[in-house]
Amino acid sequence: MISDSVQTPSITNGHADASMRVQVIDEDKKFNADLSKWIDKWGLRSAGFDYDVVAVFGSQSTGKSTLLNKLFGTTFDVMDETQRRQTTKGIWMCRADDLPVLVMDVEGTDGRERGEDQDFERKSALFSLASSQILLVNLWEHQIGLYQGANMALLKTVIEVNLSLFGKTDQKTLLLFVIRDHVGATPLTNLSATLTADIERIWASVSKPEGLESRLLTDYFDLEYVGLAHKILMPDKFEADVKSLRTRFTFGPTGFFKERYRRRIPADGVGVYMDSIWEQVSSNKDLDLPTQQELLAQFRCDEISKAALEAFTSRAKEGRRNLEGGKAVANLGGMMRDWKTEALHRFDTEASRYHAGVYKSKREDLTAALHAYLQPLFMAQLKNLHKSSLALFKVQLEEGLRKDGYDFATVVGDARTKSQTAFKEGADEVLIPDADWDYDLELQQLDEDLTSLTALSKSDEMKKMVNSIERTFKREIGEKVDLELGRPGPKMWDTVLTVYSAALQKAEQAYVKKAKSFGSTPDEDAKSLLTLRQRAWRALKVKVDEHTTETLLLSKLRASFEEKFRYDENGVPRVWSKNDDIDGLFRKSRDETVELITVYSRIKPSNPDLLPAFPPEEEFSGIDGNDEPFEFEESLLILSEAKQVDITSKFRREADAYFVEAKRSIVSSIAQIPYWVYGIILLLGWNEAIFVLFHPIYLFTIIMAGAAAYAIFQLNLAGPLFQISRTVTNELQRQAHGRLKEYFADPPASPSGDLRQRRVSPGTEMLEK
Ligand SMILES: Nc1nc2c(ncn2[C@@H]2O[C@H](COP(=O)(O)OP(=O)(O)OP(=O)(O)O)[C@@H](O)[C@H]2O)c(=O)[nH]1
Ligand SMILES: [Mg+2]
Repeated sequence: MISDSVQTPSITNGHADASMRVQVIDEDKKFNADLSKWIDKWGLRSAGFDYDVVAVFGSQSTGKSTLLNKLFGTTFDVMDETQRRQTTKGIWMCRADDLPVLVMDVEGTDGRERGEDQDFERKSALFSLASSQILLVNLWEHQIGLYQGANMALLKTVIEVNLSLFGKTDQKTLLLFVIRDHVGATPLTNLSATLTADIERIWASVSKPEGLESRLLTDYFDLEYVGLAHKILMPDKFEADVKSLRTRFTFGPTGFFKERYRRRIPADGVGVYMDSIWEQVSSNKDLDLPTQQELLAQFRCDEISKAALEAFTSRAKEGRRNLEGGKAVANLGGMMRDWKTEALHRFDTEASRYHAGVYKSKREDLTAALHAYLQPLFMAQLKNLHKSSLALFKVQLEEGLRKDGYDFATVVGDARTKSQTAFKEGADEVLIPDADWDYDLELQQLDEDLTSLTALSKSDEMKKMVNSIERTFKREIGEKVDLELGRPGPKMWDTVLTVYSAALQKAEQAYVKKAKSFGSTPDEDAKSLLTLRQRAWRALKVKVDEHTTETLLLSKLRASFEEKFRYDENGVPRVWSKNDDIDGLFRKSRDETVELITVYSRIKPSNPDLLPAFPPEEEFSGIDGNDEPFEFEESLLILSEAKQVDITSKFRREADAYFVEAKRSIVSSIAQIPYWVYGIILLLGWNEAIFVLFHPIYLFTIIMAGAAAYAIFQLNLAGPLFQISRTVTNELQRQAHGRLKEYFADPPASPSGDLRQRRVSPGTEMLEK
């Protein structure tokens, strides 16, 4: 779309493309879709409202392009003198070289080559007026006053078009009449008066819409007149006039550019705006500027919002990724607020220049979109906070419970407060003021989790406490019960159970004292106490079972029996005499001992109240649950009937052995030689004794034998000597036996063979037997 003609872009405003021109609407009335890009290239995209638009109108070949180039440093094509044909076709645009001004060079009116398309003039007027605040009307001096001239038709079009566009508004436009080839014979004042009168006449002639009949031309237009000398005949004067005119194109009270002329289309929306204006104009639709501005606002606000949202999401993605790690991201709220602020700021900067209503609603849409994007981040952060707060609670709880003499309720309370505070602080940090988010549900969820963790920990700690109390209980009963079970008697179980009750009572008191700090419920206490009682009972039962293993029980019975049978009332071992009633004492001792088997066979105190009471199993279960069934009644039985019979018979056998032994000891004492026998021996052997005592060799032999016996006794050699003598005797016997066997098996040849036969036959019979 750029003209083929040679260009020499000036870079005075810092943009390489700044002075390049562009055909906005071509000969075929097509709009250039790249206009927005050109606004960008001309460096005006972010100019907001601080830019102006100037368009030139006038007959063909009246030096319009020449004038614009001179005034604004633009690069529009100028007619080649030698060709003399229409140059500017359609509408061109270029940026002024050192001003934020868009200059529009419009195809000349009454174009001979466009005879077939007369309405282009009207359309280009509509287009130019809708977007430009200063309209340069280019006239030859000699045409002024010619009412029927082409200029009059042009002016009528401009006035009509302006009424249709801005009739009901206060929008003003500057009409700058540039009188070309002003010779100077007619002063400018006269010329301007003539022109003013002409325009007023046109104004009076145009039909005005209803309600606008009384409005004046000056309500819509400011009129300015300037004369330029003949370019060919008075080139210097022409240059000077242009230069002087150039100085008036400034913004402010003395310049042509004024706020009231501006169309208030943000520079970044000019491309879209002109496109839609041309679209309406070229399709002959009514051009309603407020609607156009609203449409433009919607389009542009959407675009701006989209760009802002894209920039926002690319930044926020990082935070999203970090959250996926499962850890709460530090300062996420701060970052989220920054992203949001930045996005809204970006949006506001450009969009706030557009239609206020549209801008406001689009801003709300954008805010909602930002919140919608951030909300999952908020939720993810809450989830991570939940996790970290639970972890903090556990750590705090563990630390607290590790300390000696902790108070459970205090430890839990502190840990809970810390965990909740950490969660709330984290959650507050990530809140966005107007996002209408809250974390009540999540906090409640955390509370519930903390409660169940507390319950778990409490049950653990209570179990530990019960275990520790149980250990103390076992130590407490250990020795005493051992002692009592070692000395059986009819009151044995009473004593054992009294020891048990006392220790249990102590244990229960210890529990109650400690349980206070757990804030346990009566139900929990009842469970724990029951467990404690069950465990205590089990511990007692284990002790009892240890004492009633078969071997131990038999040895106890033996000991008890021995004590009764073998020792007298004073604990001195009995030496049985013939006169003792061994049978009676044996029976008594044995029966009493057998009685003990019955005592050991069942935990049965003489006072039944001493037995602890347990609720029926199905009604109540302790903290151990039901996995370890507890049968109290069954636990009372220690030895079954069969076992009792077995042990009784074993014991009886042992007792019988003692009885036999006792009987034997009487026989051996009866087998002693009576003392009078010694008297007879002494009497009968007196002479031999005297002989031996007074015979030196016998006496010496006796003394020597006595000394040897004494030495053997002193050196404990009696045993070994007996052993040796027994071995020697055995050996001698064996050898003698062997010899005899040999002798009888193979007798030496003897003449008295028959005799041998006769003598030996009984012995042989014996051997054979
Ligand atoms: N007499 C006279 N001729 C001028 C003046 N300025 C420019 N010209 C000449 O007029 C001819 C047309 O100049 P352009 O600037 O192309 O005129 P234009 O109005 O843009 O022409 P179109 O674009 O074809 O409508 C050129 O040959 C110029 O040299 C002027 O002030 N007086
Ligand atoms: Mg031109």
